[in-house]
Amino acid sequence: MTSQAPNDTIAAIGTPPGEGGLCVVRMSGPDAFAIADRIFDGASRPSECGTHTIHHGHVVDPRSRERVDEVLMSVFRSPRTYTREDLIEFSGHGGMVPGGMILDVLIRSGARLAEPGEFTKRAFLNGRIDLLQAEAVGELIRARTDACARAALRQLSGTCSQQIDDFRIKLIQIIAYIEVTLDFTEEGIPDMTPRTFLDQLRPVREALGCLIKSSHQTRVLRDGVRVALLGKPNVGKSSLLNLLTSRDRAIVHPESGTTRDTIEESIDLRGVPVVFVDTAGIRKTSDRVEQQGVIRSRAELEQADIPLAVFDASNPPDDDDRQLVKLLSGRSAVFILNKCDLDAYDPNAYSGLMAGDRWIRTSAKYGEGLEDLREAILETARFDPAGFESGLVVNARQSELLDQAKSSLDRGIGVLEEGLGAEMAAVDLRESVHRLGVLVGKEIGDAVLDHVFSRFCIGK
Ligand SMILES: Nc1nc2c(ncn2[C@@H]2O[C@H](COP(=O)(O)OP(=O)(O)OP(=O)(O)O)[C@@H](O)[C@H]2O)c(=O)[nH]1
Ligand SMILES: [Mg+2]
Repeated sequence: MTSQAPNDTIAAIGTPPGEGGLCVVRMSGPDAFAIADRIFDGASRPSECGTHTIHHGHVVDPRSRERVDEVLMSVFRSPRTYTREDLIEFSGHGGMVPGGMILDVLIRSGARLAEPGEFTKRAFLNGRIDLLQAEAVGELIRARTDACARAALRQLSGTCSQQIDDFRIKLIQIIAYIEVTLDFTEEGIPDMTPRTFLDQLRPVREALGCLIKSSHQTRVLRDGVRVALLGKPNVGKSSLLNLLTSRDRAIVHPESGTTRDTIEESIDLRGVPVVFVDTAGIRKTSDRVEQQGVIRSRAELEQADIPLAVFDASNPPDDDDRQLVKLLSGRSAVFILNKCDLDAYDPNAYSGLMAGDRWIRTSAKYGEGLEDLREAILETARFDPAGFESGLVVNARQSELLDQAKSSLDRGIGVLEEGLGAEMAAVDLRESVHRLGVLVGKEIGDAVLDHVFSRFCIGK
């Protein structure tokens, strides 16, 4: 750790901008009470207020004593605060102006405007939370579904950090044993052989593997999935979009080529944020505007996590359908046979188009087959709702570190299995401990910290 605990006082508006009932301006640092004494006019003097108390009064301009806003002042004394420093919050009137005026008074009285995430960064630097917990605060703010928020809250509680720390401690103990065995081969030391080390390391590897696997689930939860509806014109893409999102979002019309541009709509699909994208029908066309639509549809196919390929069951497959199947080769797509309600529907007409793939049969007209379709989307996203209960809400940084920690551990175990000596294995185990340490913020530099907290909003 290279960062020093901060010694100045920061302030920021903690609520989103715009009209609202309240606006909260917070201030944290060693001068919080001295500054508050200068600008708060009420029955109590801030520096004489007890911790965790609320006081009515006015924020005033320190020079003119003119009232800036009527507020409730919440007083939190170090160390039992969000940042572990003295922390004061002013709840004023919501709106575009009052919060900004309170903040201006605080800055003019000696506070500094906080950087994004700086309050949480201080909570980390002052040892109240570790880096995994700090990042969970950001995840909680950004969560797009209830399930994602719950996962972030679990991470914030420190359970995941504890689990990572248990791995580290276990590995450090094993490294210590290896070193002791090397230094003192005689009496007094329990008989530790490579076999004993392996017996202890394998369960750690298994548990770390499980954590990585379940973290994949939370990654889906966090980032969501982009699902594109693709197919030739008139097969019912827009009708399916409207049904899946329960909104009358896209125009549905018997005429081919109705949708010209891509249309996006987000939903919460059993806790997973899903963005559905309706596209223009992909076909060969001489119409210039439609050609542009087709180009966009193809681009969308590249971007989508899951392409939904829609076909019209009431007509036999044609060249456009075959072309789409070709475009999707190598992708994990969901294949939909729509308009299954129509008399002309022949269940076998499409079986030859693709061997082996499962068709989801739907009728957008009657809302049939939707449950199967939702199931297929979650399955293709490899999302198992039961799996995320124990996972970390991993971002790219954390995911990479977990993988590196696991690879080093794998290498260490490999060395012992090949009988190459515990001394060599210890090098890999130390590397694994280091990666896990960086993950929870125990061994980390300023540049990484700045990167982590710059993704926060100001005031948090
Ligand atoms: N009978 C029946 N008609 C459907 C079904 N799905 C869609 N339709 C009809 O098929 C026509 C085309 O539907 P859209 O949803 O606009 O099709 P699209 O694939 O978005 O068409 P483009 O935007 O032109 O590419 C409309 O008249 C729909 O009412 C279905 O399952 N059964
Ligand atoms: Mg359409």
